[in-house]
Amino acid sequence: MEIESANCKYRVSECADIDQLSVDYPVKCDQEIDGLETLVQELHRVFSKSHVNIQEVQKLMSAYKSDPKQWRKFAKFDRFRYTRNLVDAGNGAFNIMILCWGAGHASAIHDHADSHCFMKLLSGSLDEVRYEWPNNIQPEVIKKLKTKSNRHASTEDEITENFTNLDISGENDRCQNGCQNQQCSCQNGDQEDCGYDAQSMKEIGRTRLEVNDVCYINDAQGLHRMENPSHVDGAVSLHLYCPPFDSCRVFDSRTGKSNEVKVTFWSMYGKKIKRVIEADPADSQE
Ligand code: CSS
Ligand code: FE2
Repeated sequence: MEIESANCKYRVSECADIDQLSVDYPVKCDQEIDGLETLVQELHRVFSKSHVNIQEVQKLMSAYKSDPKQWRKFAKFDRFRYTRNLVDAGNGAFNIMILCWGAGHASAIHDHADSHCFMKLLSGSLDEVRYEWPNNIQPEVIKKLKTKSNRHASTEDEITENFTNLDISGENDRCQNGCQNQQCSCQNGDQEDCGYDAQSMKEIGRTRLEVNDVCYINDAQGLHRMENPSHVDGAVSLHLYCPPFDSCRVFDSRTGKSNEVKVTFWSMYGKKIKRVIEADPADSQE
């Protein structure tokens, strides 16, 4: 199956041929979309079908030319970190959001929770830095790829050749004591005391995105971190995730250790969310 026909209505691990889910750059498009509202309408139209091609979505996002007048009401910045601002909930099939990156802001290294991630730059510039998965973590999509590889490859050598960066031997099961590292031999489960040989994460690519550039990533292609390279100007990006997700995994670049984190919105439909700070029951004085 070609990329043209990969269906991004499904999670990446449910796509029929995930090993071929790569996208050519730059995406060429012969269409022009005259506004953000029209882009959202067009996306609703394609996602109302049972099959949505990855390149169809990319082309639509490329066809829209950024005009700050159209997206300014969604672009709400915070002084301390990048913000996520919901533009449209896509009838449950996708989320469109605008992310605002203050000068020097960056994300953690993260995965995309088995969803497809499309991103278009609306203002400023952003660096996308890609990383390999640490080999102690096995997301759904990698498990699926390994199963397929085992089914098709006839020899151990062939399997290893296909996925050199993945631990396929099963010899390196992760530490049972809680530190999640496969190479750990600690006895006490105390993460601080775990004397395992933590490995820093491997960078596999770096791309500078400029206004109107569109890119795509899914968990089969690896992990990434976004950085605003400017220490003076902000940046604004438009993201489409399908299916939508509300948590993802973040990684420490020095050790490969990861944590599941909730992702939240700073604003929805142009209105800032009121944050309620929940008291920790452990702090209760009653
Ligand atoms: N995935 C990150 C942004 S970089 S694609 C997020 O949704 O917050
Ligand atoms: Fe991302």
